[in-house]
Amino acid sequence: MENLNRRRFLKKCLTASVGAFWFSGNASASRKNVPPNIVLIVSDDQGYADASCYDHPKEVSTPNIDRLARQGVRLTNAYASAYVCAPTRAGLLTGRYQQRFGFYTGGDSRTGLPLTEVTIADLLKKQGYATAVIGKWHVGIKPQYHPLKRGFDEFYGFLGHGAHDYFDLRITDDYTSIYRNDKPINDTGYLTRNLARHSVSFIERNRSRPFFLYLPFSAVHWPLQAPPEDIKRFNTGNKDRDIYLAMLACMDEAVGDVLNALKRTGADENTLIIFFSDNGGAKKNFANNGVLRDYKQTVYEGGIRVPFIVSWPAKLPKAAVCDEPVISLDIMPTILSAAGASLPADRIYDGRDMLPVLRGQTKKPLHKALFFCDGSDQWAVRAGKWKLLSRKDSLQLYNLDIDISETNNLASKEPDMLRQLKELYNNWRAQMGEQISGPKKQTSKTKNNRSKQK
Ligand SMILES: [Ca+2]
Repeated sequence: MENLNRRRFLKKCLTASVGAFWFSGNASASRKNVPPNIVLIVSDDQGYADASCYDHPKEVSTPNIDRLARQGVRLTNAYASAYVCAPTRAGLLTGRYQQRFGFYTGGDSRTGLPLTEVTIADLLKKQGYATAVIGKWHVGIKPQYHPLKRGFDEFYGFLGHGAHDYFDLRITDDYTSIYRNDKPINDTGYLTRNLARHSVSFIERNRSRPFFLYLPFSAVHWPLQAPPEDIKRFNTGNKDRDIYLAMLACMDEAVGDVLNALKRTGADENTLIIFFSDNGGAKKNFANNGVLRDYKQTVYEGGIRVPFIVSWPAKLPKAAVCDEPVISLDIMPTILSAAGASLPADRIYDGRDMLPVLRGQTKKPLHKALFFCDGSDQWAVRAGKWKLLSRKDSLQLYNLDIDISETNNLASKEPDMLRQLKELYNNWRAQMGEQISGPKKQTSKTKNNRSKQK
């Protein structure tokens, strides 16, 4: 695991490796100003230790995700903007704290991403990009919220909820049917492999123009299902963990299929690929978060710190590691910057362009602080090495530089820091919107309902 004891929080990308691998401008002149293709891959509920380019248990092997790390920058302090699926996706697609427009929980996906919001795909489409989402949508069911109404030219996948059977791909209802564009279809196969096949097809069909492929896998989200021949490859002594690992292996192979398609079509050098998990590993699915405390559905590090890799061979260092804290909200401004497009000026953007940080070119932190909130009494703020979190009205303060596992609560020893962070959080919270599905009281019944909606 990254040795936080030896790091300074504000330390930027490892400059030695940046220097050694920094692209020296030898791409062909003809490609120099060609907008990059964009591939945004989201895994679902993947553990922080369930990628072998991170510190991992011996049974984990993800050669294709590792390949991505070798050709790009691997981030060690990267966060999803929520500890469950749907809110992270709402923030991802808009570059704004999803709480600004009232999207706090998985249940808010039943309403959908407000139509007043502008998506990455809306903006890239205006730039002339071919756009596709292939996988799990989860930000609106009604026709006006469909991917084809939110900037995407193509859609293969399902609209919601958070989970989907991996083998039963027959038409059922609006939430679970597999769609091809705006029509439900009866399909067959293993869902993860279908997503790979459709992604490869999209890449091959668009080799002559810039494209944006958004590939949100449902893997490795529950239900635990994988082809029997893949499950047989694992023998950890825990049958459920073996299934999870088989699901992970299938997803990793799908990532490999995408990388191979890019290489085959000559697009590999000038494609910006971003890979991350939409929240921390899920306990229910036997994910492994390594030294991080707890799992999905909490604001401990195990719920929000995730594997996160950015690759752009033509423009970014290779085999580099970056310790700068970033959040999934940064993805949209980064993509827009790479594509040479501007963010709309009529609203506040919370995400920041990560490219200078990934190149090791900045001195200041990308963010003064990062915030997490599900609309209830569970929230967190990270500023520098400090993290303040609230759970069930208990305030806990941790120094992540020396306590990545959040074991030593310093709330009573550092009252000034606690007060400063709480004030920072309160100021941020006051700027956020009303929950779109209505405010919720934190009762045990509500909690149970919420967990069913993920
Ligand atoms: Ca998830």
